[in-house]
Amino acid sequence: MSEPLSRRKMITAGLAATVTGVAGLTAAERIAHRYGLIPPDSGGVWGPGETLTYAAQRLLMSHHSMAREFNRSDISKAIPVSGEPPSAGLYKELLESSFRNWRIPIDGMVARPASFSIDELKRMPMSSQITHQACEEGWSFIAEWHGVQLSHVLNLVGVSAKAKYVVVNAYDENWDSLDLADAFHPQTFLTYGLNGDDLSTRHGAPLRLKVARQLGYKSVKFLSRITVTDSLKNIGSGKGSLSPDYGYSWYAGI
Ligand SMILES: Nc1nc2c(c(=O)[nH]1)N[C@H]1C(S)=C(S)[C@@H](COP(=O)(O)O)O[C@H]1N2
Ligand SMILES: [Mo]
Repeated sequence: MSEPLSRRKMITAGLAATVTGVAGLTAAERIAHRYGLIPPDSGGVWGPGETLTYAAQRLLMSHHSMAREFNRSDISKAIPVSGEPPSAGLYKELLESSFRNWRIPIDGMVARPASFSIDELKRMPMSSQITHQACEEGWSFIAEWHGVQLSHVLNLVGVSAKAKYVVVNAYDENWDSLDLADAFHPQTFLTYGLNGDDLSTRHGAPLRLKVARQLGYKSVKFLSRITVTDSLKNIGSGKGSLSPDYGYSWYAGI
């Protein structure tokens, strides 16, 4: 274990030395490139900045650093909602039949593509977390989320050694992706419950992603499909999620 640690120290030192000036960004970017730390939305004017944030987080924090977990007494009284449930006809049909016909396919670079119903997901080992979710618009809340670790499901289907990202699609136009460090992180859940109840429609029924270490927008609601891939270039505008199209970064670490 000493080799990767000392290498991380070295890269971190390199990054720290270059953070100070605009000229330094190029050097930081070069270091990030060399160690595969370039986020998919690094192309635009703000690209070098995004690269630095993502690379710095990845290097300064271990891949398994945990978001803070709270007590039940800390759970917020009011839980805000962002947006409306999908208007797509298909979603409405699924909702009307209480999601009995809903299944989530997991495909792409996996050994055993599969699809799961909510009951099948609920029979997998349940995990819960009481964590803080912050929206980029400034509001936040603490809630208890129940679900299955994404890593559990990924291990069931068998992720290819060449894979790099997990892409999630939703019944609205939203979509996003995680690198494998975040996809396999123990606090990254496929979530079907909130504060002891089934997930309500407005909070993402029947299944949403929960990514504890990133802003709320990474926790995609109304999941329709999960795809494992080695490249994000040909998906949407090629920047890893919908967010960069709206001026927000793909990596939303907090
Ligand atoms: N499919 C989908 N997922 C989504 C969104 C959305 O509009 N569609 N909004 C995101 C944003 S911006 C936030 S802050 C959180 C809010 O989660 P909540 O409505 O459960 O509070 O959901 C995220 N997940
Ligand atoms: Mo948000």
